[in-house]
Amino acid sequence: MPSSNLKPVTVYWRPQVPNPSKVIIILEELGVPYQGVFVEHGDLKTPKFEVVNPNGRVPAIHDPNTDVTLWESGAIVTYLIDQYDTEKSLTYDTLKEKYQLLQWQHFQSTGHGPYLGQAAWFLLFHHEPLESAKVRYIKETQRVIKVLDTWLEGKEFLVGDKCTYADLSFVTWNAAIGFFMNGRPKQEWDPENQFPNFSRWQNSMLARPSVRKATSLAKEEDVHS
Ligand SMILES: N[C@@H](CCC(=O)N[C@@H](CS)C(=O)NCC(=O)O)C(=O)O
Repeated sequence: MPSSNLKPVTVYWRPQVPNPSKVIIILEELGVPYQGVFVEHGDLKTPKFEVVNPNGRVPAIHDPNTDVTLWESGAIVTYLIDQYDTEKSLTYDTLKEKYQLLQWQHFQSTGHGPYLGQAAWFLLFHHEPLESAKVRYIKETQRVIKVLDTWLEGKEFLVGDKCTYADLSFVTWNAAIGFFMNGRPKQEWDPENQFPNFSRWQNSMLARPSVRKATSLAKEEDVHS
């Protein structure tokens, strides 16, 4: 457990978007104090915010306890686990499990989130309806969810016998799928029937207080632990 003398970690964030929520879930789980700095969409790609994150996206953090500033949600989660999960409540330090966690975290950051992000883009935001792009990213979404579903057959968690940072890294992006697939035919997204292991696992993540809090925060709220 982190010391009660810690200063709050600053989290640059926007509400109801997957990557910042990923970081808030880990802060909540570990009991690390934090305070949110809401970044207006129009401020993301401006010098004011690019001094924090030159990539102009959220999340980013500044930890006044260590003077570390970081961006990229996966790197931030790794930092928080290394620095504050002293009891290894969300991780393992045994060789095999440690690197399996890293593998799933990298899969989430590079092979899961970006595909779902492109699906959301072409289904919801692109300026012209491009059915071939929609179909490609829906298929990729189904494919990566199938990878998870197959792996989770007979297992409660991705690695070992407890919920880890790797499991928690997926939950907010997975929660977005129903939103961007809304209106598509049921045969394209029917997770309870098509991906039962995935659905059970995702529902167990959604029930955790940390996840409920991180996904319900709104702009107006004073974001802190
Ligand atoms: N790979 C980055 C992605 C960050 C990202 O795309 N953040 C979104 C919110 S979930 C964002 O800031 N979007 C605003 C934009 O693209 O301008 C990470 O994992 O932190």
